[in-house]
Amino acid sequence: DLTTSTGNPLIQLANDTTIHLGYPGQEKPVVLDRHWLRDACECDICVDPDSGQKNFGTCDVPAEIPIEEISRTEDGGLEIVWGNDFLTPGNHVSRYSAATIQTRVQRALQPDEIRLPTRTLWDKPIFERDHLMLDYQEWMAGGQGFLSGLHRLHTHGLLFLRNVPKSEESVVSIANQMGNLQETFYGRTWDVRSKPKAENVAYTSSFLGLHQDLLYLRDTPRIQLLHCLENTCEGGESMFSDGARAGHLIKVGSPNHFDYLINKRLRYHYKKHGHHYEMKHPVLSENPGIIFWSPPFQAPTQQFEKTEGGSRSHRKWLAAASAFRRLLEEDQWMYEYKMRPGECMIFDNLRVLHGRKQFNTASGSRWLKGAYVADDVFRSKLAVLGPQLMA
Ligand code: AKG
Repeated sequence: DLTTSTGNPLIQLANDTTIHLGYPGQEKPVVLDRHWLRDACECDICVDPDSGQKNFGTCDVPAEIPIEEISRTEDGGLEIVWGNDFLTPGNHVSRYSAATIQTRVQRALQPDEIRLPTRTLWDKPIFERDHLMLDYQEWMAGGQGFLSGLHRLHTHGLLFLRNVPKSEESVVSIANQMGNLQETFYGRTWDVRSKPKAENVAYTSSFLGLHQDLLYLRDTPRIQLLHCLENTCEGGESMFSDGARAGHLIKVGSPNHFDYLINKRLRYHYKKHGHHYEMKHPVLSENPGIIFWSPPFQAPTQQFEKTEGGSRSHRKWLAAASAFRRLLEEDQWMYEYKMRPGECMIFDNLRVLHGRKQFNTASGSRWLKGAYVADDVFRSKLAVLGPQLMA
């Protein structure tokens, strides 16, 4: 009988390979594999305390391991004395906290969950209310100012810095505050300036509709930074729209559209100047904070089925995509801001779409300096500072 009236589990050595833990109120015991448990030991002998790296491989642990003793700890965890250990001569003692048993064992192989503040899905009035313009020095000092910037980048996916020094290296310093920057084939940093025979439509003076950068890469950059060095031209206003909010409205308001947008994948590519990059993405994903929408970089031919049914499904997708586009582009959703020299925009490229209005090159100069930060780097920073962001 594995039920108990206390909060602690009852232990049963079921056979040579597993142990069973019974919890009050739970019909079935939790079954733990002995090999898994020995492998999961996190004592200082098994996991190097300085680097946090394991001192052995999973396959080094013998399939059969004798247990000399097993007992409950006061907090509901387990202590096991292994006999004839493979790593330490003689016995080896492993302790597993109740939290380890519950989180790592019951939901084995799930990455650690990071608790973060709730996102704010914004439209134009909400962003106008919440617009955050942080001082460069506050961001660079790394204290409360940086935390509030990171918080805003997580909750809204967009913030601005001002008083950024007029140097081509400033954008590097701003990016490095979140971790190392992500170099791409556009370079370590890149210049958004109108030029002839531009390798990217961003490097012209034309209108550039709402889009996300580099969807044709497997590791699409997560954070994009654009430092404004010059902006005296007429026009060139920046435009932003919250893709997570548009996706959410589709999901709750038009489930049919949602199905089409999550199931059909579009091809994005960059095949010029000695490069060949290509990736497919649906418009919406299971992750409500991530969307994919970049019409200027979409590959021209879509592989639709050449049947009546294929045409019908294309029409349904088209209706869904057009509804999504309206939810991005209509005036009530889109935030517009004309960057001033010394300001830097920082945004979540997987969530917030950006674009700019046409500008008149005869009327002045316009120069933005850009850099990216990878998804892994940003998520690592959020994970480390998560508890402070929740405070
Ligand atoms: C980009 O570099 O991805 C842009 O969209 C440029 C935006 C701008 O010129 O304001």
